[in-house]
Amino acid sequence: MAGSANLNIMMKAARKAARGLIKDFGEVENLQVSAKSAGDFVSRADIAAEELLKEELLGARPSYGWLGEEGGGMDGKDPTRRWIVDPLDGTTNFLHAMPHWAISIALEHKGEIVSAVVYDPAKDEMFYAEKGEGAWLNDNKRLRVSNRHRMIESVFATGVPFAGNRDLPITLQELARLMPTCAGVRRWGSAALDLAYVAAGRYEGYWERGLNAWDLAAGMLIVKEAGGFVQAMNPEDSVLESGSVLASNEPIFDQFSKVIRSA
Ligand code: 2AM
Ligand code: CA
Repeated sequence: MAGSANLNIMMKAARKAARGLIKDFGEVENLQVSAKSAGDFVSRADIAAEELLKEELLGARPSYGWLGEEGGGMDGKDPTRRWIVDPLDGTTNFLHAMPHWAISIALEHKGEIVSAVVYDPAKDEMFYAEKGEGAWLNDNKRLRVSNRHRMIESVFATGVPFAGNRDLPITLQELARLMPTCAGVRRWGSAALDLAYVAAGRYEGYWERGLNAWDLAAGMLIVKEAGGFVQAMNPEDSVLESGSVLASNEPIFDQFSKVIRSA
């Protein structure tokens, strides 16, 4: 797809930030970083990536606002547009030298996500979408959610809450309900990629709570533009404000959301 000028800025910024992150990931992989100092090393890599993205994105569009995982929020001169950025989604994977993490960049206009990029540097997979223009992978592969409609053939993904998170009991209950009905559940640790994979038809659905806007903003548009459904856990809520998400292809959405919401 020949994307808009903004989409091109976003992809260029993602590739540039990826170069630094890939280098840092190599150091973690090759045990150049001791287990003791790895946490600090990765959080520095994360901050450096966000700074680079900020320079690129605000450099190209100085009037836009900003919401980032590391740097927090900042209003722009143009109150209707802002970048929503997670420089490194899947930090725990990165820290443990597992090649499954992503850079997530969304552009919000008047409260709606209009452009989205989720880039997985380790696999060189660039997922992107623009409102009304469809969702795409790399140069020209159009993304479509899967068409499986039987729960027993469907694979789902989730994020099981981390240390001390109060959502653990409900998530375990949901897993107990869902697992006997389906072909499998995956827990890969990057919300942005989980959404991109639903869009790509790799798994049928994904749900998680306790997330932030920057984990979800880009992936959410990519799923919608691939023909999928996205709702907050409570259908009345906004996904970005609630930090909760239920996403799937259309044929499985009713069954999937019923199982999860009845837990
Ligand atoms: P992160 O890697 O940017 O932190 C996986 O279940 C999702 O949860 C990821 O998108 C991950 O984003 C997020 N996550 C993991 N640990 C987290 C924490 N301590 N606080 C908030 N989000 C977290
Ligand atoms: Ca994240």
